[in-house]
Amino acid sequence: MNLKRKLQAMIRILFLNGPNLNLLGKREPEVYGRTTLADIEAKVRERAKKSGAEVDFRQTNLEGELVSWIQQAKGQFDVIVLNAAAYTHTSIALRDAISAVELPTIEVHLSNIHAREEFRHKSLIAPVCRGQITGFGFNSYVLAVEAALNVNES
Ligand code: CA2
Repeated sequence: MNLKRKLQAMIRILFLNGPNLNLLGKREPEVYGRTTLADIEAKVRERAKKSGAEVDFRQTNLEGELVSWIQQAKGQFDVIVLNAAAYTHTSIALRDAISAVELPTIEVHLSNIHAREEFRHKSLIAPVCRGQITGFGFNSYVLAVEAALNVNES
């Protein structure tokens, strides 16, 4: 670990995953590939470890649980990385929670939502997120660690 890293406080990143992402690698591999969410978590942890970042990685199928986790993140985490899955396109509740929590939030997607069906082109959360990483498969999550580490410079 270099001196700059030693002097920096350890950044705490909360990864939140929405509905059906628990099925990754187990169903529809032709759409979402064979990498499981546990594999993605391992890759995220590997990248975070190099920078001394702390990671919490969660998944739920419940919209309200995502809202609660976002609310509770204040004071516990420095950055949120959110793959809201289908709620990306429907949830005003999530948008309001992100807006209220006042923590930089990075929107992440495995697939390129802009290259898919038209109903996926609209993200209700994008305007209240710091930025969006979409279309790089599991690497979207690794790139999100990079973005989280530099969020105060962007
Ligand atoms: O590309 C992404 O990361 C998405 O957030 C994935 C969501 C989709 O609704 C968004 O438009 C884009 C879907 C996650 C469901 O994952 C599955 C995995 C395996 C089998 C079925 C669903």
